[in-house]
Amino acid sequence: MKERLESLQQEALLKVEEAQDSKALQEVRVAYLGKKGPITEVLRGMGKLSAEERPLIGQMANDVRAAITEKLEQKEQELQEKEIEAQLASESIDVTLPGRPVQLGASHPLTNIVEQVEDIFIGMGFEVEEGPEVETDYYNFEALNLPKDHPARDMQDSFYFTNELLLRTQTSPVQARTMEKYQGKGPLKIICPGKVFRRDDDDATHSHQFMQIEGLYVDENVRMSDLKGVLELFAKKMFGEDRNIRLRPSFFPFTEPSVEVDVSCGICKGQGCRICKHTGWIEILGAGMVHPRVLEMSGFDSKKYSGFAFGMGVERLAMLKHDIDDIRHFYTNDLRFLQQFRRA
Ligand code: 2U9
Repeated sequence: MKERLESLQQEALLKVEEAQDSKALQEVRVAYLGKKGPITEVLRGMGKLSAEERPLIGQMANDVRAAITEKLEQKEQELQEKEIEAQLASESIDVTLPGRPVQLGASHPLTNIVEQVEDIFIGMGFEVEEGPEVETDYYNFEALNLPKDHPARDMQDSFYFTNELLLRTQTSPVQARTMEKYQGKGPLKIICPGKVFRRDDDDATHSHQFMQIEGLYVDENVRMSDLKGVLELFAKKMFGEDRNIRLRPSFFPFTEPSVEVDVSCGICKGQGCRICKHTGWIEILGAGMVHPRVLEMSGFDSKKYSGFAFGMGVERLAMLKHDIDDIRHFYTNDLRFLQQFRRA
């Protein structure tokens, strides 16, 4: 019995030593220390031993079990350390490898135009003002001298929430609000970019939502010639130094006199082509001298102060600048379209 236990111990310790991984180690544990293993078998057969032999063999079997258990634990720790080392080696990071290229987005073409226009007017001393997209009837229409029977006030043409609240149809209410804030004291020189909303059926040239940039300059002695000079400088900076502008008479309720402003065609240089419909000119904005009633309503003395105002559609500017034929391209988020306007 004694020899059997000694050889079992030797054999088990050797098997433990030879085990290559945790699975093999577990197999050795079950084979030697398990319920059906040889040590348990020896302990079960103790009843057949003499009274002198029993404690000796019992002690020895327990010693053998303890020796194998200790060796198993030692080997298990050793294998675990090796496994961690192997994992660390396989996961090591080579910091000298080149990085993966990051897909960069680009700002929207309309954002680019707004920023460009803002920069030009900031360069002429204008400040940028913003206001709410949900407006009151007063600021959107009343303060701008739009009479009660004006077609823009019709339910068919504007998005109303209530009789008094609607989505603004122009950015002009921002100018009216800013004039009120100045409490009748000029000078005031602002541009107001933002979204506006009109009940239009969408097609290649119309959208129920679009962007405008409007401008307002109020001071003593502001004249039509100031308006012309500012807009000429704007057109040259925006479209090219070789471009000219012309003013044609028009009508807006908030300006008197009112004009429509054309820029000379950049394709045919004024000779006439498909782009300018053979006129040599392309309409880019509307403008005029602020109506005295509009000045008075927002707290400015129209005998002391005068002003000019202008307004332009951002999509129209972008379409002219990039020769885009459908306004809907700006809103449908087709990356093939948008990626063409990536800035260097
Ligand atoms: C105040 C006083 C006057 C803003 C102006 C225009 C002329 C104009 C249109 C161009 C194309 C809008 O996007 S569009 O449909 N705008 O023609 N806007 S003068 O005049 C103002 C604004 C506010 C207090």
